[in-house]
Amino acid sequence: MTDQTDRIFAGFDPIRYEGPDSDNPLAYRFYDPEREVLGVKMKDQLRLAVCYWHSFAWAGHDIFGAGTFNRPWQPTQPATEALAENKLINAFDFLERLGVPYFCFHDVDAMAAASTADEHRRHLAAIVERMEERMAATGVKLLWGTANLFSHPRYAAGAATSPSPEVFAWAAFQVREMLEATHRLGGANYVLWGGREGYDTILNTDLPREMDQLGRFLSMVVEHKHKIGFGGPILVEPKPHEPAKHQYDRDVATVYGFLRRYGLEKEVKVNIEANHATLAGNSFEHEIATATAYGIFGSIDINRGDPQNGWDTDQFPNDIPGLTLALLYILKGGGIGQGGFNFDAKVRRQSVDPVDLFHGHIGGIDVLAKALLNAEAIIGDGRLDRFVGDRYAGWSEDFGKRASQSSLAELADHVVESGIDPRPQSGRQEYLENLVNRFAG
Ligand code: XUL
Ligand code: CO
Repeated sequence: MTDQTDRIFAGFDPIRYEGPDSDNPLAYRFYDPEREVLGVKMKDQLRLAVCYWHSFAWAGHDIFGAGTFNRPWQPTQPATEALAENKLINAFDFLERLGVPYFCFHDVDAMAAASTADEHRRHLAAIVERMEERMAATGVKLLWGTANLFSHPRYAAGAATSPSPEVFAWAAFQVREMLEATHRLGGANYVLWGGREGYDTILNTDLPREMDQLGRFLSMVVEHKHKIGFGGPILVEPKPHEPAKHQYDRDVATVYGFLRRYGLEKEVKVNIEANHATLAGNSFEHEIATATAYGIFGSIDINRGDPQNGWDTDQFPNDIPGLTLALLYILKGGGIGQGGFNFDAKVRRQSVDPVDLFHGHIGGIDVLAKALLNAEAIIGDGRLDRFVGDRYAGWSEDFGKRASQSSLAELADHVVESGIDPRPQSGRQEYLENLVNRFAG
């Protein structure tokens, strides 16, 4: 059992909204859960979630050094059931005090270590039962569950895309267990991130076969979701590389093409991560707008990269103007829906104290809340929308309507016969940037 001395967050008071003038670093200045934004409470516009893996399962190690955090549940040996329990108690202590409605986890983040499939099943079931109790006691809900198909050495050459059908089968086993656990816990979504679903060198890779395996695997997951009656969407999380050199789910547009090819575009949506978007050479808002345009917007993993580093640093977001655009295109696309903003973010390795986890999340939450308010103000102002509407107005006029119905030859003849001679129109980029900056601070 976990005794009180092992409860590292128990001494913290709940984090409350104190308003923009508050000087208290352990209070929200902008996140006011009950405040209405465009007619919806802020807590429902954002549906905030804490991730188990960075906040509770990661010990602060990096490729050059060991863990620095020294939490009571972090063993030097594989995690026992008692340590998994300690981690669970502490995680829910943190979630309760932070006041966020959701969390997310991978199977192996929460459960005791297992060396056989049977043990995996028993250890997962045991922690899920305890989790259910903590969820009922605290009111914290599950935004999504996922299976870790990338850390174990068996997945070094891929999970669904492994050259070995036995590894493919193991991936199916882990996903079945975790999809059913997510269903049991009332999870709103189920996520698949394909870190090893790609390759390191084409020299040893049968690329079309691997893509077919991944298509088949996703179809199996969708089929099982319907079989057990899980109502939430299946979400694929795009990322261009890291750990694989190439990943088949490199960005939103690539995932959409993949889903179309395997007939899954009505069944599967995307979980867009900010730092993955930038690693793919896209802006975060581009990925959001593309997903909305294709009708596959699902949820968000919120974090940021570092402009000087080419990898996934998973830092807490701190760029209010940048996130204002992201929130603007989410709101314009119809809002967060059944998704949420999951902090797939970690404190830095030197931030070893329990209080640092609060600072990271409080800052990220306030940045999101402020960005949401800014986006609301831009929508309320209306000038940006009007400008874009006016820019395309020609398509609603007579010629525009005819142009979109004509053949290539008809349009070509029209140009010759009418002598039309369109001139460049200003896109007013600088004006629009200045306009947005009035609201984006
Ligand atoms: C890895 C990543 C994962 C997924 C869940 O870059 O983002 O943590 O979010 O597997
Ligand atoms: Co992520």
